[in-house]
Order: sequence, then C-alpha cells, then structure tokens
Amino acid sequence: MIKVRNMVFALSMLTFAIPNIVNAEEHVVNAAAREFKPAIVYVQPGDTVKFINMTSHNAVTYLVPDGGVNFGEKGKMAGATMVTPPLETNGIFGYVCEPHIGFGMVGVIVVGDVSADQKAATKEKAMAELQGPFKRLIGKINKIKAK
Ligand SMILES: [Cu+2]
Repeated sequence: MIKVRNMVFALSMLTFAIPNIVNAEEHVVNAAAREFKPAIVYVQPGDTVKFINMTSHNAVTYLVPDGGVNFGEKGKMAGATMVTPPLETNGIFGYVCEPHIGFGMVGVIVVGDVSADQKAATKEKAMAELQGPFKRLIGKINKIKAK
C-alpha cells in the first residue's frame, strides 16, 4: 500500500516537473574579447544561460535577487564554457568577469517580468553594495526594460 502511494506521488511529481524541463530554454552569451554579448539577457524562470569562449574569463554573480542562487566561482576561471544553474528566481542577476571588470565586462540576466519598482530597488541595492568598478553593473541595470 505504501509503495503504491509512493508511486502515485512520484508520478504526480513527474508530470509536474516535465512541462518545466520541456519548456526551459538555454540562452547563449558570448564572452567576446572583453565584453559579454549580449550583456542583457531576458529569460523565463527555469531557463539557463550558457557562457561560451570563456577560456580567459569568468562570470560571477555580485547581485542576486532575494532567494536567488549565485553562479560562478570567485577568483576562478570558468573553463571553455559555463552553464548557470536553472534561474528560478524572478528578478535581476548581475554578474561580472573578474579579470576584466576594469574594462566594464559585466552583464545582467533578467528572469521573468521585472517591474519599474523592482528595477529601481535593484539599482538602489547596487549603489549601496557595489564598490569601484563593480558599480558598472548599474549602467546595465539602467538599460533593462521593465514591464
Ligand atoms: Cu573577461
């Protein structure tokens, strides 16, 4: 009896999970010379972002929405390619290439619809928390299209 119940539970979880897996998209960002292209990416919750041409770069989050998962490893190169974990949390993820932060090699990933208030709050957080060249993320936040 317990086994049947577990099976039913497992199947119901599976049917719940499948649509997300099928719909999840992988977006590509190219680490071209000293900039991320595109530097602003709009994704849906559950999507991933794949960074390519990363041999001499990394992509490390310095700004994450509440409850959001960081990606990239501080002080470490990414390898040839790097894929973020599924980005489930709505909001703005700001990341930088640490070796090239001085060149403004930074980018943002916008997960889901972001309101003007959310955008303003993220900008405020960035101004309060980010130092020196990391403030370059603010320029990218300014260019995000709020909905
Ligand atoms: Cu770089």
